[in-house]
Amino acid sequence: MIVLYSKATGNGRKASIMLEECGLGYRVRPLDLDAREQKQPWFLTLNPQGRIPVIVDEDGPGGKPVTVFESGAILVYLAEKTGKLLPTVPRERAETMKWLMYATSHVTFTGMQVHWQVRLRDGGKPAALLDVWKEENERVYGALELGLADGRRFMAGDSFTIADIAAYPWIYRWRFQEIALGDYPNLEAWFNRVGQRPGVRRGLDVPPRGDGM
Ligand SMILES: N[C@@H](CCC(=O)N[C@@H](CS)C(=O)NCC(=O)O)C(=O)O
Repeated sequence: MIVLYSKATGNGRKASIMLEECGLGYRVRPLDLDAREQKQPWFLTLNPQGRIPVIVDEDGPGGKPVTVFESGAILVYLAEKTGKLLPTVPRERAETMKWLMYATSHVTFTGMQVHWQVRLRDGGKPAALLDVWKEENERVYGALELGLADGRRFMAGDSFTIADIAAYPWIYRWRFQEIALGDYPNLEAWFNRVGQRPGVRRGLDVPPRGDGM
């Protein structure tokens, strides 16, 4: 059994969507981030940086438990465990890794900065870097748009991969990020395509959060 420590956030959803897409059995331990449960000593033994998501695979390599943190590492671990969503053909694998790294770095980090700047502004606090990060986010959306411009159906080609799972939960928040998704038609088509997948829809709401975010 795999235990998922998470909340349905931009990073937590990468892990839950992957678990759903791979059809793996798992149990969820929700973390209350507002109560800073992720900074408690018991959780720091799982992830010393005190962030979700984390998985503990009780049936890890050699039949022994293994703990994995960092959403990108979780995606690769589960792909290798199941043989799903990470191509083995070198050219396709390189394409997948390229967009996976882009999604786990630029897409994620820029989306997080915009997210927090918007929350600060809406909470009446100074958000001096909002414009800077919004401009950077437009560059990220522009790069994804160009990457999809050759007609490919998914980030890394014609197959759905972990690169799509890494990007989707952040693009899912395009309204909150104050992005006009219609300005990026290839990305919008990709977003709708990925969002129709049953595994993606299930994984978005793990653990259920009920506030529409
Ligand atoms: N690089 C990490 C980022 C994880 C992360 O920032 N998670 C956020 C939720 S989206 C979190 O745990 N925030 C609570 C905190 O930082 O205390 C990953 O990809 O897993």
